[in-house]
Amino acid sequence: MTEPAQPASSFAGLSLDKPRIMGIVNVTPDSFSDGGEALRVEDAVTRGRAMHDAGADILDIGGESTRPGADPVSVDEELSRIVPVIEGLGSDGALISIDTRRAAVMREAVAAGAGIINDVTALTGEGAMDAAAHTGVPVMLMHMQGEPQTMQANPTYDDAPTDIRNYLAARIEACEQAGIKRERIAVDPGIGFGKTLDHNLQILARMDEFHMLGCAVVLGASRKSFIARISGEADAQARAPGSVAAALAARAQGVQIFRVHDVAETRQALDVWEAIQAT
Ligand code: PT1
Repeated sequence: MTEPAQPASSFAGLSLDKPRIMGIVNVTPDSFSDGGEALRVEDAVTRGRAMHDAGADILDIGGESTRPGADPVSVDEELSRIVPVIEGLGSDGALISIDTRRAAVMREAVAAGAGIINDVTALTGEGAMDAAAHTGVPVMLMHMQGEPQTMQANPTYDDAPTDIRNYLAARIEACEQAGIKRERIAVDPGIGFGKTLDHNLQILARMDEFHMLGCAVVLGASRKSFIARISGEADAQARAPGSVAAALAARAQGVQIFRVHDVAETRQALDVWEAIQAT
């Protein structure tokens, strides 16, 4: 593996000389009370606009939950959730990522205006690599061990940060073979995806090691259950402080992109952090 000495300096047209925030726009039943499809779409567009206004550089739209224990949805269901939200938010000029593992959803999302593909299965799904390569848009490759329904059962690594880095290196290689250049790839270790609390903490303590892959590095730690394990906070919506702490710890190691629910809080914390570093 060739090992660049410098962290990546741009991704998807965004310069990475400052930290970038990716706001999470879930279009899934569990993220909003059951008011039906149209209300769900309308609510997602409203939340996305608010995140854009609060300083999100990217809006990450997802129609299938991949959190631990979540059930898969059909492609048609996923499409009916995400396409109108992409159209609604794209017309505001926001840069949109589509959080999906399905080739058909990747194609339709990019046709509707998405500018990034974010895949928690790192383009290992049927036809996904080919679909992503053909769209021509940048991709985010995430590491997951196992499948959402069972991944927390007994996750095992020799050394989690090293194993995950090696996996991501192999996926970058596969992308390059398919014609997706390294500058169009971001990598994400996948906090909470087939990891124990110890694994998550080891990854967070060693985020700097992912820069040697020569790609932008993404962290998605926002409101995840590892924060509950540490703090005892059962209410996910009350985990912004722990989420911000994880983001700052990662920023200290040069992580460039933060996938978060609490955009304003994260932006404020990162701005203070950057101001101190610049002094
Ligand atoms: C992530 C991510 C994602 N996370 C990227 N995409 C989710 N690139 C969805 C918990 O432990 O980190 N990076 N798309 C959401 N997944 C989870 C996983 C949510 C674990 C919650 C937990 O609570």
